[in-house]
Amino acid sequence: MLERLLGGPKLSDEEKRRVPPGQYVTEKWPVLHYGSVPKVDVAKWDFRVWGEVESPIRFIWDEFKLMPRKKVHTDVHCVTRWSRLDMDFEGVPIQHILELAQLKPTAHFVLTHAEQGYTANLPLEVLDDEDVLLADIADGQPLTPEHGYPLRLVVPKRYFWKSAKWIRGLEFLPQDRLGFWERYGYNNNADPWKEERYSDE
Ligand SMILES: Nc1nc2c(c(=O)[nH]1)N[C@H]1C(S)=C(S)[C@@H](COP(=O)(O)O)O[C@H]1N2
Ligand SMILES: [Mo]
Repeated sequence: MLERLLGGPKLSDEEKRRVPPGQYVTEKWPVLHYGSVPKVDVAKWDFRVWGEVESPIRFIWDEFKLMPRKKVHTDVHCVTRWSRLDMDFEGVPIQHILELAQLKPTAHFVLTHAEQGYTANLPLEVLDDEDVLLADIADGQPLTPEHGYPLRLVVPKRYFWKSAKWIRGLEFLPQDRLGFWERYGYNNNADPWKEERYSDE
């Protein structure tokens, strides 16, 4: 809040153009979620992909670590109005997972499932993008527990609530099913450049 009153860090013109309307830039990485930080033991962890797919998948942590990897440099925008510029995420590109699962033609939406029942929904065309990752590293370090250890989704083109932390699975659906914040009135599309914050906007 203080950063917001003081105007935050000095930005170049190029950086200013990267800040969507109604957002302010913070240099810290705020922690934001509903509920408590889950304690996840990777020895007992698994990840599942099911629903409208030809090949349902289950993989464990060691298998995840053998998958092809990618780095994505991006800005992050939270609906509560903070933005953090120039983050580096690393993990497995979602498009690798989509290839493995072989989606059926009836797969049009995805519901991301996370620990403690948190969910976030997206249309397939938003998920199926080159910059979408199952990320286990942020700014060169493994995710800390509060930022989603061991694994989070990163969807750079949407407000950050779509980037579920502590993820455990993806469910592909023929029709849309609202996620946790979406049921509480957040905008289903959530494009920061259109300021799609709440469902009545
Ligand atoms: N599992 C889970 N993931 C979540 C949330 C949550 O409540 N639970 N909150 C979302 C919201 S609103 C934001 S802004 C980002 C915050 O991520 P950060 O704490 O790493 O900054 O996580 C998103 N992912
Ligand atoms: Mo958020």
